[in-house]
Amino acid sequence: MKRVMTIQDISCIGKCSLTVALPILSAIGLEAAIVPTAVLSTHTQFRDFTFRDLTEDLEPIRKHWEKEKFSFEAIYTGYLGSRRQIDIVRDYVRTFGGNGHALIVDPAMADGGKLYVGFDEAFVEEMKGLCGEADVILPNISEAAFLTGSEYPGEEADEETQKELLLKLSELGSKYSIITGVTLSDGSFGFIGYNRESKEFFSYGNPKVPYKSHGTGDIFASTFTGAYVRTGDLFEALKIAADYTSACIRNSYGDPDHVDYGVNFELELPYLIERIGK
Ligand code: PXL
Repeated sequence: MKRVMTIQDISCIGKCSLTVALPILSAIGLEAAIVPTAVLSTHTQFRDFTFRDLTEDLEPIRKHWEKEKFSFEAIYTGYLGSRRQIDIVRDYVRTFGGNGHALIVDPAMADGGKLYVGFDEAFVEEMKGLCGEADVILPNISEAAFLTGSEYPGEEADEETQKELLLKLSELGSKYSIITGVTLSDGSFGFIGYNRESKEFFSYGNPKVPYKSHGTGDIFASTFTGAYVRTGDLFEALKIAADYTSACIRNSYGDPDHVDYGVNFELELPYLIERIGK
């Protein structure tokens, strides 16, 4: 079985980061090796959340895995709690990356034009460095604006603006830059991307529903990572991620009992398993 490493926090309640990455990668049929960077009582959209920083554990975990000679088909990073953690993640990439092993970076740090609680410009600068080492980066439109020093164009930014952001993002150095959660010119909801080598843009969307929640970027990134490792086909993996994320959003939208801090990704896992196949 192929093994994937994912580095991000555990938000005990929140349907985001490791609590979605782990079940999604497992459902896709991959061994999920997790590096928990912090334990929070909830994600940071709640008030008064607790935060146990696990930075001191990261170096010993890396050294042990190195000694055991573990290898990983891909490294996927999500929410990271500090500049120092980004630095340590780069050590993981130096130890376990390269040789065709993909580095996928979701620079989870902003939404709605605002940085999440606890992040500042210095953190954004450090994240730019990590993005530069990646094969694929998966920012949302807010993160794309922060990473490129652009004004936040709003969630409904038009295609021309999305493409300008992609060109600037690609200057950070990653092979593929993908902006997730965008409204496309035909009114659909999905992603738009740019291949720095072929200089081609590409996009894909699903019918839009008037519903927005937290954690959908993490669902997209986890599904993309797993599907990319399983299929080896970047565009197909992005489509699977967009379709599954859209199914999760629609499931919550149609459920009068949905929680407001995350989407019903659990109820659509059978669809994902069916779609990926054995
Ligand atoms: O879904 C992104 C995310 C991950 N981890 C933590 C968060 C958030 C978004 O708010 O707070 C701790």
